Amino acid sequence: MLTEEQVEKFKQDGFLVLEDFATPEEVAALKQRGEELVEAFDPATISVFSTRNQTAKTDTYFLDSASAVSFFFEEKAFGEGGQLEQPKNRAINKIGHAMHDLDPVFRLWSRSSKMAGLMAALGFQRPLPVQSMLIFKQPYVGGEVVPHQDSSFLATDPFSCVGIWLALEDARRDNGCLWALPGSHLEGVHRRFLRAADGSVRFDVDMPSFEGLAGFVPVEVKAGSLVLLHGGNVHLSKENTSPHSRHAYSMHFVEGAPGFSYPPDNWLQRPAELPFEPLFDAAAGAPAAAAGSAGRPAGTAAFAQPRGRSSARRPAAVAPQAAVRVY
Ligand SMILES: O=C(O)CCC(=O)C(=O)O
Repeated sequence: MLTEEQVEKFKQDGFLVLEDFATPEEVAALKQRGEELVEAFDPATISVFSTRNQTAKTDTYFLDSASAVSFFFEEKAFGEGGQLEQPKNRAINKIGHAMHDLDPVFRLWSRSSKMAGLMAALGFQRPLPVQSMLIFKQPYVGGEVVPHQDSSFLATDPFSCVGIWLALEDARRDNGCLWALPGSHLEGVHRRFLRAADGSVRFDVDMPSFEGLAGFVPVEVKAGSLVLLHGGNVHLSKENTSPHSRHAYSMHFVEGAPGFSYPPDNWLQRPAELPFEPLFDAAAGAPAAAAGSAGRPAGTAAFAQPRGRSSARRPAAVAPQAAVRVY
């Protein structure tokens, strides 16, 4: 599934492009399902999703989306008076965050032997898909995603998050491709997005500023390409300034094997009736696609992450800030 060179490159850069990971048929099936979901959606409950509006209230809609198929709108889709100014299918920013469990088409793809093989190749012993998002970068209205590390939002102790970003359409600079900072995962996780017992959320500290985005490289890919993102990699995407959409399906995995814990202060929590469901469990006998990874010590896995300046164990601290998820 991955060559030794690819694993080494991933360990070195903190991201890796796998061209043609999905077939045109697989891409078409996911896109079509996304369109069906939008078509069937009644925007009675509107939750604007923004990466900039740090004062927006995080509502229960957002928190509940951890175990639902929920819809989030672009800020730019609304006029001054708060009225929706774009047609529904142009105004949605993303659908999330449990598509991989609850939607039959996305579930099939997310739990395919291809995906299991990839997780095994990265060294996962018990990969838990904890989050999924169908991300729409709509023509002209598709907003930016500010620099972030996925482990800030989905921490384990020790950190183990890996992002799986599948291009459903060609992604170029003009329509808002990903930009990644090579080697940034080696600096540790800069901050965490914490959920308090009352359901409020905030960042513990500010993100370092990445003035001028020096060193970031555009990750321009064709539809069907998959971008692997180490949880400590700093990445972003810019606004879509083009007439072309840039849609993607993104998933986030963490290690669920003994020795890794998922803390209660992560924003994303599942109720008892919908627990995280591993793709496979090497200890219980890995599927054929995962053969080869079983028994590999977790510390040598490609997703292994330095403790860095932050840790999932570090006590929560300082300045209440954000109210919405920012990636
Ligand atoms: O698709 C995008 O524009 C950003 C996605 C992202 O940052 C992620 O999936 O972690």
